[in-house]
Amino acid sequence: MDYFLTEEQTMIRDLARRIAREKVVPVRAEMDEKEQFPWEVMRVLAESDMCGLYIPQEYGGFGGGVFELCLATEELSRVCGGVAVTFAANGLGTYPILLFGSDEQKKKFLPGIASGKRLAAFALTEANAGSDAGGIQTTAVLDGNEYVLNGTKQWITNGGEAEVYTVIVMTDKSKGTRGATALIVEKGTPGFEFGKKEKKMGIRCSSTRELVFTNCRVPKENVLARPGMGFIVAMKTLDNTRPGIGSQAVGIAQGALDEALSYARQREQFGKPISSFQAIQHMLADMATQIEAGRALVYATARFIDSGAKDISRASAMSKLFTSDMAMKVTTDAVQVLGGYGYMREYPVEKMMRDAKITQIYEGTNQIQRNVIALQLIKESASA
Ligand code: COS
Repeated sequence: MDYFLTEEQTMIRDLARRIAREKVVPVRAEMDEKEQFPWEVMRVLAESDMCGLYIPQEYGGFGGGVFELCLATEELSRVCGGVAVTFAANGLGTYPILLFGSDEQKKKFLPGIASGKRLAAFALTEANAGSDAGGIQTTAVLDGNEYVLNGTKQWITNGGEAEVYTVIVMTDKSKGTRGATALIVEKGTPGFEFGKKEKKMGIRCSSTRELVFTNCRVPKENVLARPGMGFIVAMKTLDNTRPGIGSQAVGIAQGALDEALSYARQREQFGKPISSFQAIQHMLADMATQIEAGRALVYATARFIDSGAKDISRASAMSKLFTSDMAMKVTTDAVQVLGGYGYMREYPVEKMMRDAKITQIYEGTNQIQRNVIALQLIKESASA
């Protein structure tokens, strides 16, 4: 399908596709096996000016938006979900600064991220605050010109490797979600340490780690928006980045279809390639149709967000919900097309199935996405 990409967008997609094929495919299985962070690939992406796609030119970026981020993420996901999430989580860590940073904060933090010299990360989740994002317990108490942070963030993508973290903390517990604050915390700040590194089912080359704050002092200039706005910073950030999860899901599913098609054409049973059997053909047709529907939804949502639209929560949640459920189904079917071979590590589809699972979970479970969509629908219908 032609999505009428501009010349620049076509170049971004093609460049990401080339990097994916030439630099990621040869190392993805080994990085997955060894749980090795993809620094080499990130360096190539940085040298190719891919880290600043969604950052305005005045801060050293390309000047694109969510759509450009999605295009590149999709191509990386097509070959490796772990590399793709490392790249996309850099965007998740950057969006709070893009959306809510002052000009001074943007000048300080964005050029380093745009050039790929520094990675970013976003820290909201805690052991007892996952779906219930308002239940965070990490505290920050103002002492003179500094906030003093205490608490532990859990499952932070790019944790340990990133230099710049947007951390959501409680500055006034009595106010509930209105007592949360977003703070930029830099790696190396005394009292900021990295804890447990998680061992995961999929996206194994990416880093998922605890952030531990013990009397960590952060200058109050690092508050994004203003104190008490942290929950809104988090929600609006996720509204902007959930289509990125959608593009991960579309890419992973497309990669699985690529593998299933190529296998089905070559594999012979009963004296014929299995692609000549209707049972296989119908599976491939369903996979391709679902992927195209998902891609169309992600692209439309990304363009809608980049147009400056205000009410983006519902479309954003839909783009993540539909595509991640689709990717789980498509990757499972790809394993089925490959049969016993699909279950073996020699072929990439088993990794794709493992990688797809997380897209139904992170940046809000699909049950939370359904809540967001339903509440919005009911609200709109009541005011119609
Ligand atoms: N944009 C702007 N404001 C928003 C918003 C959004 N997308 N979502 C919520 N808000 C506002 C609400 O309007 C409300 O404002 P008021 O205080 O003025 O009434 C406030 O934020 C609290 O909202 P709500 O009452 O809906 O909060 P809940 O505690 O019920 O939580 C959900 C809402 C479940 C949607 C939220 O906790 C969530 O998104 N959870 C998933 C978190 C997640 O994605 N985690 C993954 C880890 S991050 S990688």
